Amino acid sequence: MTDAAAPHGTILVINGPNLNLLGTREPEKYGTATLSDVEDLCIAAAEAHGFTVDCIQSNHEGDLLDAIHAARGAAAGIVINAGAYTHTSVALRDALAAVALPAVEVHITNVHQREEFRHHSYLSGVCTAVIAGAGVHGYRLAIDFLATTA
Ligand code: CA2
Repeated sequence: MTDAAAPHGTILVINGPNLNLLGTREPEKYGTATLSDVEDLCIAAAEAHGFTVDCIQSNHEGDLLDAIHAARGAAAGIVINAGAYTHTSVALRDALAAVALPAVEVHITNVHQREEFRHHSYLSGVCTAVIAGAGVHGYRLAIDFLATTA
């Protein structure tokens, strides 16, 4: 018998470099929500679907790789805002491809309206979906998507 209150699984939410500064600097670009606010909205969005979330933020690429590897067999899907590593990291792309979990790439800003170097993502080609420019609501959209499809 299925317990309706039991979580359906865990969604890993990964935030990369400098996203710990959310809500403290450049509010005109990144808004006023703090990282803690973002993590709270992820928890609430996941709970609404009977999922739990595991949130990690790191400024170190290796930590992000370790979190992706640990998700294999433990998470139903991944939400990832890799920050500037989006535009530089073949290693993060390889890790996402290796774990083969449904993954949604999120950017708070519309990277396509910004500098040319932000237009290319190493991650998009191995992610199921990409959300950019919806502000921090993008995280909720990503969780709604994963929770209803993963
Ligand atoms: O739009 C996004 O979410 C980005 O992933 C943010 C990254 C940027 O390098 C990507 O091109 C797009 C930068 C994160 C920096 O976050 C800050 C937040 C508040 C204040 C300063 C930086």
